[in-house]
Amino acid sequence: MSVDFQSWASNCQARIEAFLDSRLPANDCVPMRLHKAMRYSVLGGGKRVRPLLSFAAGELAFVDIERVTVVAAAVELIHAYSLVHDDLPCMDDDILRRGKPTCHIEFDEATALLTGDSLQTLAFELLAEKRLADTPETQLEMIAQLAQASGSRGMAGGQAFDLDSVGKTLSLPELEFMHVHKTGALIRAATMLGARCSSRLDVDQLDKLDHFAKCVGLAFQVVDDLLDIEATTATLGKTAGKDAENNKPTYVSILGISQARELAEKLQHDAYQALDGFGDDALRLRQVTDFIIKRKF
Ligand code: GRG
Repeated sequence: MSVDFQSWASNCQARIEAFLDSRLPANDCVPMRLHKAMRYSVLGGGKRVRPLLSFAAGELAFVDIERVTVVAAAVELIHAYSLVHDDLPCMDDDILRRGKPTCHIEFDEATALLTGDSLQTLAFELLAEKRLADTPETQLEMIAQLAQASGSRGMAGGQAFDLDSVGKTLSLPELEFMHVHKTGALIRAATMLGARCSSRLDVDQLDKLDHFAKCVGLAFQVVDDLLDIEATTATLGKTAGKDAENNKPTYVSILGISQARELAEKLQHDAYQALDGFGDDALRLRQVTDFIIKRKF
């Protein structure tokens, strides 16, 4: 635990990159165009925030690193799929992601659709192929938890709500409802799956961790809304100013910049509070929270 956060995070990022690289089909494996597009969309980019949360929660629960690597990779594959689909013309219609052309621009729309589908199914293949929890029942629950977080009662449902909200005025609770699903559900799953690779935490502790992850998920989105207007396209590696351009309700459009910043800090405080009682074992989770709040891209 003596390693500084930057080194720890770089280590986790390298570990997840190497694992994903080893599990994504090779570029010369048929169908080559699809496999190239999958590798293009997953490897060599992204902050890997969700894997960092899985690894940090894994440290809290003293989880075997091999197990947590698999769940972190599965969550990152779902995230990468969501970005590929989110960038499609029928969704956010964007041309830049992680500093390079989006999947449908580099390849084509049909390939991007299949890329998202294939990344999603690969995620579940990874979760199902070997032992990742202390009991088979827990592992089945973890698979169901990721499915639920990704589907219509989670991320995809939040995206549907988002598409429906364009040009509308949302109340703060409605905006929160949207983001608890669209962004928050996967962040929560990343955290909880990391911890559930061992049976060390009891139900009460898992509830506290879940509350932590809910606060972090919302804080992530508030910061994302701030960066969309405060940062440049070059820094973000994706098109800045998209929310206003698309007439989307955001924390900034509803609260203004300074109140949105205050909300991010309040959520950071709430997240910290949820970790009270875990002591030093939660150090990495606190550090990942700070990274999410202070990030510049
Ligand atoms: C088409 C069935 C179907 C489902 C699609 C597209 C979709 C479901 C959901 C989209 C969810 C989505 C894109 C949420 C945005 C969350 C968000 C703020 C993403 C940016 O995450 P970062 O900053 O990105 O962690 P990096 O590139 O660092 O990984």
